[in-house]
Amino acid sequence: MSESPLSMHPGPHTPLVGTTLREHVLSGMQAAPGATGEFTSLLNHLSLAIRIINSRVRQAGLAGMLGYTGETNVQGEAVQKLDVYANDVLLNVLERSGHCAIIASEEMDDPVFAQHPSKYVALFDPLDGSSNIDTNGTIGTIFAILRRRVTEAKPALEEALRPGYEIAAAGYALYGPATLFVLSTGQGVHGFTLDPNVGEFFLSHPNIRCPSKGTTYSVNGGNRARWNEGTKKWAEHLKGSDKATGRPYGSRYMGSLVADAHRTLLKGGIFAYPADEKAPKGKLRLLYEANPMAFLFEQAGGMATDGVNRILDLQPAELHERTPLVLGSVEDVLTYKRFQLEQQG
Ligand code: FDP
Repeated sequence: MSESPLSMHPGPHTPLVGTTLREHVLSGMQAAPGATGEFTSLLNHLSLAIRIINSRVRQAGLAGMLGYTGETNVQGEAVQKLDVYANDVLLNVLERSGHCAIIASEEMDDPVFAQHPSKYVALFDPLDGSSNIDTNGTIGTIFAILRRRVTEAKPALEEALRPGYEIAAAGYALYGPATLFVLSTGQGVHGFTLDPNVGEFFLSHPNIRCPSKGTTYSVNGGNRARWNEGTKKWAEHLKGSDKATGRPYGSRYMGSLVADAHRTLLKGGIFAYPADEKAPKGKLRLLYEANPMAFLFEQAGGMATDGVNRILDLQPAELHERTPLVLGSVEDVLTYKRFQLEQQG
């Protein structure tokens, strides 16, 4: 590519134009042998869907988009208007892309199968943290992309039920004070911030690394009475005082996985949604929440388990399966595991 006159002669008034998400994805793909451009195109479609959802989230209070629809989803949870909107946008944009043979969402009972051969499986939680919508809290979209083994085969449900270590790309959008797109295609984790005036995501957080240890923990302490002994002792341990290990830890909990995970990814520490007596398999969904987050944390040098086992090794048995989720700095996730193993004896 020939250099533009501007980049050849940078002067004091030359605008600094950063790397766009599109350029970043394209440069990664150009290095991949046999790349056809379909993956790049799929990620660009995802970015479009996220910008459309973001635009509606920003106007929700004015556009009559707050509140519930009166329906419940496959998980038995009350559905919000923005949940439905975000799901429809993603479904529509991904179907139009022509790259997804299977599209599965936390908000849909069954996956959507394409009629034409295509290479990818898309899994998403269209609007995570939706209980924060009405109070203007940070919410997001989480996704994972898998490559199909045989593009020509008729798409089948089993192709979505694959362990997280097979993920080709995962990421999330964060609709907070700024809109962020955090992405990994297996070459580290990179964050992009939306310039709302230009309508583009620009690289703002290159090569995110999760610190090996943090000083905060993030858990819904209101569930304490229902936790197992290991989790109770772990939480008490973090509240105990010990200068050498940085205790007591500070507590941070938004109740929005994208927001809690994003803070943990950047600052370190630990996020946990353990199993409890009410939710013996945990609350969060393996395919739409735990797997994409686990992929990102591992790519950033962090760790993600179900308390003991690596999340990315879990073999899903069903689409809407739940799992306990513990993620963050390696040292902190291992401390949690030690308390679980101790209680198991
Ligand atoms: P929400 O119910 O608001 O959609 O997956 C759902 C989720 O939020 C996560 O984003 C969040 O981490 C968790 O549930 C919060 O659950 P609690 O309200 O039980 O703490």
